[in-house]
Order: sequence, then C-alpha cells, then structure tokens
Amino acid sequence: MKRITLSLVLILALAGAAWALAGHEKVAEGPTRTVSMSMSDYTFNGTNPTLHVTPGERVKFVVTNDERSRVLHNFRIVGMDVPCERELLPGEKREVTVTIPKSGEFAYTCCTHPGMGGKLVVDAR
Ligand SMILES: [Cu+2]
Repeated sequence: MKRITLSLVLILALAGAAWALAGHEKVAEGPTRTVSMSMSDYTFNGTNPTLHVTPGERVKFVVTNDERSRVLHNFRIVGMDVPCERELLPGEKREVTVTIPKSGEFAYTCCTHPGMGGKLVVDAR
C-alpha cells in the first residue's frame, strides 16, 4: 500500500512538472510585439526608419508589399535568421517572428533593391 501511495505521489509530481514546463514554453513562443511595415515607392514605411527593439523580446514583423504597380520586393534581416525568401507580389505579405538577441545592430533590407532598408538597433535594458 505504501508503495502504491509513493508511486502515485511521484506520478503526480511528474505530471505537475510537465504541465508547468508546457505552460512556460507556450508563453515564450508568442510574440510580444508586432511591427508592421509597408513596402512602397521602394522604401519601408516611406522613410526606411531605424527600428528599436529590446533584448530578449519576441517581435513579429509583418511586411506587406503595397506597391501600386507590379514591383516585387523581398524581406530579410541581416545577421538574424531571416533570409531572403520568395519575392512578394503587390498585396502579398510575409510574417516573421524572431527573438531579439542581447545586443547588436542589424539591418532589415529588401533583397532585390539595394538601398531599400534600414537599421534594427537593440537597445540596452
Ligand atoms: Cu524591393
């Protein structure tokens, strides 16, 4: 009887730990902030602004090709794991979620058009 009680306690403890771990993982996966960018007139948001981000935060970039004529754009972040992908047609968008590293300065660019893009700066906490 004692053995069964001990096993039961152990099983409950393991289940509790697994539940807690799963819960924490779920929180870490969700983006904390969405940054929307419009690609038009060969720029991001008209002025290729410098973007400021916080160490460790999860950022979802939503990048939309808003050109009125048939101009294709492509999005990447140099130095982060966000490479060029298929070019976006007008009206198409790409969503990328990244975890911001502790420090650094990165660049978001259009792979197709040199000069189209800006800085992504990680600000100290
Ligand atoms: Cu472009």
